[in-house]
Amino acid sequence: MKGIVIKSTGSWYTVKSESGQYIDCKIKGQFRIKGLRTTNPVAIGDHVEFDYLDQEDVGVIRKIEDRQNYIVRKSTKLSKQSHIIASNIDQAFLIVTLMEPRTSTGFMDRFLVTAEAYHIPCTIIFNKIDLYNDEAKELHKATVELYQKIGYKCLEVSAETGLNIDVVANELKGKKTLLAGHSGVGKSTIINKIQPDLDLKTGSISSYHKKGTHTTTFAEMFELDNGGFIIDTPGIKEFGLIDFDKQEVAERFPEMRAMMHDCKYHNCTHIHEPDCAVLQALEDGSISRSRYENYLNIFNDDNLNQKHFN
Ligand SMILES: Nc1nc2c(ncn2[C@@H]2O[C@H](COP(=O)(O)OP(=O)(O)OP(=O)(O)O)[C@@H](O)[C@H]2O)c(=O)[nH]1
Ligand SMILES: [Mg+2]
Ligand SMILES: [Zn+2]
Repeated sequence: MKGIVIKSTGSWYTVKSESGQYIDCKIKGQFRIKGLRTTNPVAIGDHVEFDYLDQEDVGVIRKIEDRQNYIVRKSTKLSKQSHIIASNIDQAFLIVTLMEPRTSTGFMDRFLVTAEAYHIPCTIIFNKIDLYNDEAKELHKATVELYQKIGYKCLEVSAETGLNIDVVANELKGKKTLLAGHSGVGKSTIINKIQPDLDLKTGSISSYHKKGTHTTTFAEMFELDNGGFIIDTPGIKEFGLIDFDKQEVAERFPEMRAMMHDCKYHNCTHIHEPDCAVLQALEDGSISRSRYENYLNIFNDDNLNQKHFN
């Protein structure tokens, strides 16, 4: 039997079979992505083959089909292991808020770079537009301009008032979409607005200020009435740039990628080299200061260049 993994709670996986049934499955044997050390062998979004056990509603996963892509996070701060958040994703929605809480461009760029690396198209959704004061409106305008110029689609949403929820729902049709973003930005609230019968747990405004409080505690995939699948994730702080090379980072900034071939040196790091097209663009303002600084931060990340392959 074939199916797709829609939920994982550690040792049990919920698989939706091709005939539309939901089966709780365990795994048998060892599953590994070539060399990548992960804490979860089977991930949400995996296409799997399974057999029924003697009871009709319990199964055993025996094979995972090759993953088209996957997105990982570090499993803990010190660990060299990674945790696969989801696989076989068609697109990602990065949910950000400029108020309550304010998402930093550092977080945004880290996620965008990760999505670029796995060739996952990413739309930026600005939620909680209803809360904006004048300062937030200004910041919003500048942020949208910046990311649109780079080529990212941006949407303005309020899950509170329902603004553009129909547009978001439309974008989800027939696709598998990962929702990412800090805790408290409204990921689960947006999903509920699109499909109220899912009735996902959402946080109170005060609870996410407490450190370590996540309303959503593990990722889960939901099927929408319009044929799409949506993956709700807990607010994730550290997306994995795990199998990443330093040289690769600039390529994952589309505006840098577009001009890198004009640098004098083919292995230019765009930090100190003479005749660097990126530094030139930074000077004349066509590459933004915040994007460049985030490039440096990622470039200097200790986890880069260390390939965690066996
Ligand atoms: N004012 C306003 N509040 C919102 C909006 N969207 C969500 N909220 C509130 O923000 C809080 C957090 O929303 P959640 O949907 O739980 O956030 P989350 O991103 O799922 O958080 P985690 O599950 O912890 O990752 C809740 O109190 C929501 O009611 C919005 O558009 N406007
Ligand atoms: Mg949530
Ligand atoms: Zn350069």
